[in-house]
Amino acid sequence: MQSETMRNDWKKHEVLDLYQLPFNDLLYLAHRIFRENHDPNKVQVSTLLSVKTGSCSEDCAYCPQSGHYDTEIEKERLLSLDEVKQNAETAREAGASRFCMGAAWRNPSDKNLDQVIKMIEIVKDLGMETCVTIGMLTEPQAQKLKIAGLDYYNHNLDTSPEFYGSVITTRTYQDRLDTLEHVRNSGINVCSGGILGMGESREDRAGLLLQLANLPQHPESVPINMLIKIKGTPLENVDDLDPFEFIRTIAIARILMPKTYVRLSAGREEMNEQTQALCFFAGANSIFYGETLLTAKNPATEKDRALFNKLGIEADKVNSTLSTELNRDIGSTVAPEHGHEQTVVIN
Ligand code: SAM
Ligand code: DTB
Ligand code: SF4
Repeated sequence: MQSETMRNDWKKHEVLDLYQLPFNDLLYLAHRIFRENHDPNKVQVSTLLSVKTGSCSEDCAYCPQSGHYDTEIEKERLLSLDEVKQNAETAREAGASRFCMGAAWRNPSDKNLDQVIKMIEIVKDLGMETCVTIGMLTEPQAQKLKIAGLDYYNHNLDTSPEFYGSVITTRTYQDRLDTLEHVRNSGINVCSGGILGMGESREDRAGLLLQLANLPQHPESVPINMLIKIKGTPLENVDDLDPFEFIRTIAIARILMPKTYVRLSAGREEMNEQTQALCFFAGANSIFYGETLLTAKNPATEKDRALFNKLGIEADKVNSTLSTELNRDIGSTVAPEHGHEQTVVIN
C-alpha cells in the first residue's frame, strides 16, 4: 500500500519545474526527502550475472546483446546451474546482498523459465535476495516466478513514450507496461528504470520519471543507467550527457518516489567519484557491485570499497552470517540481526 504522502498523479510541468530549480535547491530538497525515508549512509548492493548472452532478437539501439548489431561481445548459451551457483557464492563473499540474473531474450520460453526457476532456487538457498531480468512475461509466468520465491523482477521502461520509438522498434512501450503489471499483480517486487544519455531531451527524461512515478504503485527499485556507448550499436557516437543532468535526474527520482531504492546503475566506470558521491547525496541508495555488469565493465570491487570508505557508506546486508569482504575491508562490524534486513555498520 502506498502512504498518503506518496503521489502517483505527478504532472509533466511539476517535474520540469524541479529540473529548473537551482542545483543546490534541488539537491537540498531531494536530500531532505531521502533522509526522511532512508538511512542516507546505507547503500543496497546487487551483483549481476548474464546467464544467457547475446543473439537477442530485439533491436534496442543501446544494447551490446542485440543480434541486430555487430558488437564485440562473446555470445553464451544458457549457463549451467553449477556456473550460476559459483558466481553467486563469489558475489556473496564479496558482500552483495542481491544476485540479479539477466538473459538476452525477448521473452522466456516455458522451458527456459523452468531452468531460470532452478537458478533462483539455488541463489535463494545461499541466503541472497534474487532478481531476474529475462524479457517480457505473461501473468502465469510471473506467478510461477513468485511461487519459486523470486524477490525482484527488472524490466525497464528505458525512456519516455515519445522517445521510445527511436530506440526500440521490436516491442512497444505498452508491451513493457503490460509486463510490469503482470509482475506487480503476481506480488513480486518491481524493479524498473531507464537509460539517460541516449540523445533524449530533458522533457523525455521527465517523461520517463513521470511514467515510473505514476504507476499505480511506485517500483520498489528504480535503476537509472548512464548509457555505456557500445561499439557497433546505433548509439555508439551519441553526445555525452552532462553529469549534472544525470545527478538532477537522480534527485528528481528521489523526490517523486520517496520510498523507492534508486539505483545508480550502469555507467559508473565512466563516471568520476565526485559525480557518484553527488548521486548518493541526491538520493541514490543502490548500486551494481562487481567488475562486470552483464557484458560491460563496472568499477573494480577494490575501487568501490575505497569509495564507500571515503564516503562512510555502509552496505546493506540480508544475512548477517555471510562473510562480507566489502565491509571487512572498510573496517566494519556486523550488527546483530533484526529480522530479515540486516545492516553492516562501519565503525
Ligand atoms: N533482455 C532483457 C530486457 O531487455 O528486459 C533483460 C536485459 S537488458 C540488458 C536490461 C537493461 O539493461 C535494459 O533495459 C537497459 O536499460 C540496460 N542496458 C542495456 N544496455 C545498456 C547500455 N549500453 N548502457 C546502459 N544501460 C544498458
Ligand atoms: C539495469 O537497469 N541495468 C542493468 C540491469 N538493469 C540488468 C544492466 C546494465 C547493462 C549494461 C550493458 C551490459 O553490461 O551489457
Ligand atoms: Fe535484448 Fe534486452 Fe538487449 Fe533489448 S536490452 S536487445 S531485449 S538483451
